[in-house]
Amino acid sequence: MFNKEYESMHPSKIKAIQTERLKWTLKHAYNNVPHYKKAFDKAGFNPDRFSSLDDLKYVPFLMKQDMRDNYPFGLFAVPMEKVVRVHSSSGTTGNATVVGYTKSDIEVWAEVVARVLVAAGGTEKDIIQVAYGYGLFTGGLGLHYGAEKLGATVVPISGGNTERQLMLIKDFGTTILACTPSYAVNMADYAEKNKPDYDFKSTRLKAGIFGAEPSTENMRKMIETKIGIDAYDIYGLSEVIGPGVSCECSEKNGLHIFEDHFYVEVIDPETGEVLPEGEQGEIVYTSLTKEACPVIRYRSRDITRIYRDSCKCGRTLVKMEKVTGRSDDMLIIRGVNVFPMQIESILMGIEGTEPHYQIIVDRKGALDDVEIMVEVNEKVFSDKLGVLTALEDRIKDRIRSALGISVRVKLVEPSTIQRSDGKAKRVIDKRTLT
Ligand code: DLL
Repeated sequence: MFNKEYESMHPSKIKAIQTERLKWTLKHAYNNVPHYKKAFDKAGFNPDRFSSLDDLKYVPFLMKQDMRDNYPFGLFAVPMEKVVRVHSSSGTTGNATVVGYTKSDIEVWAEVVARVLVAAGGTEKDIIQVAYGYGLFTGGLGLHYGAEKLGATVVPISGGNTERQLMLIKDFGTTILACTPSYAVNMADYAEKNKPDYDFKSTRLKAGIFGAEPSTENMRKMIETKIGIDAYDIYGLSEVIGPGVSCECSEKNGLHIFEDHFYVEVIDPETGEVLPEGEQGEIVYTSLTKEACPVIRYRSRDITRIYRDSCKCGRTLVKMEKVTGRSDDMLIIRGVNVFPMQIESILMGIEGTEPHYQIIVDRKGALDDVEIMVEVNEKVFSDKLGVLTALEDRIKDRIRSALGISVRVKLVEPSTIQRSDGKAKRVIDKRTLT
């Protein structure tokens, strides 16, 4: 562990720390951010009277819209001269959300990312290739500072330029690769096509830190086999800090949340009611140590559940299940709720399909129409038509029996679907475009 004291602390001790830190955070936000003052006053919540974690349920939520309404710096709780960095998440509608960091916030961020790297087996001896985008996106610089904090060697290549990525993995002896899972698949495909110039099996690569987008267990297995590494999930969101809110350990069974810095609740997204540990719902975050941009009960839209187990890795931190969907990613197809990851899970479980797909939703007359475009490998594609039709039927049947919806399936040849260096675009919902 990078920080054994905190990562293996008894939950009751963590709770005490959280309570103290929350008291500070609530006052800090109330006294320095007009939005929080107004919202707390309106709800009749007095931060001076906050005494236990249970009281948090009286505090109003912070919505993405609140962040947009306060664009760009309206939620900052410190003067600009204390802010040493800003990041922003693009957002497809409305204003982007902007977050700021003090020197101490950057320190905390580096620390939690260093913990992630150690959880994935990283040490100062590792060479970590950061292929997340550098810039306003938090992925590149987030991983970068964490890797430096650990004392590892950073290769700050950013996203894209796949041939160069592969060349550096080979020439520099990169041992850990950090990028989105979909970009890892792109690299694996490129290497496969350019054998023997590039061959992951003959590199020193041992682990991948793959996050920033949802992906399924089947996708993980596919990546691990194609690249010959251990793939670990890293989760985070700009509003809360960036990458490093939680991560998997050697058990690859749930993500440990760094509870000494982030307090989590899971709520019913419809009613806003806090759910007991173990139940699935929307995860809500409260920062405990952030100075520049404290977030209080931020509604992430990410769907998961939190639970405690006695993890073999020795960490006592609460766990969250792999996030496989956001409430706003949920598609309602002819009244049935469908998450894109349910479709991915089915596709990746069928032999002959490749991990490149897109879900296109449209309206035909009064009915929703779904087409799933999936790449198949060269061999399958050039096989007799009968093979393709049989595979299409198999996919349709599996989706119908698992999700209760009928879809059209279009199998396409390799490299048809647009690739991304960062987060993959899995869904095109033409219904919302009109
Ligand atoms: O994606 C931060 C990040 C960078 C995380 C690099 C991990 C690695 P945003 O761009 O603000 O921040 O997007 C945050 O992405 O609310 C989730 O919906 C999704 N997300 C992030 N990590 C995961 C993950 C970064 N491991 C949003 N699994 C979040 C599933 C994830 N979804």
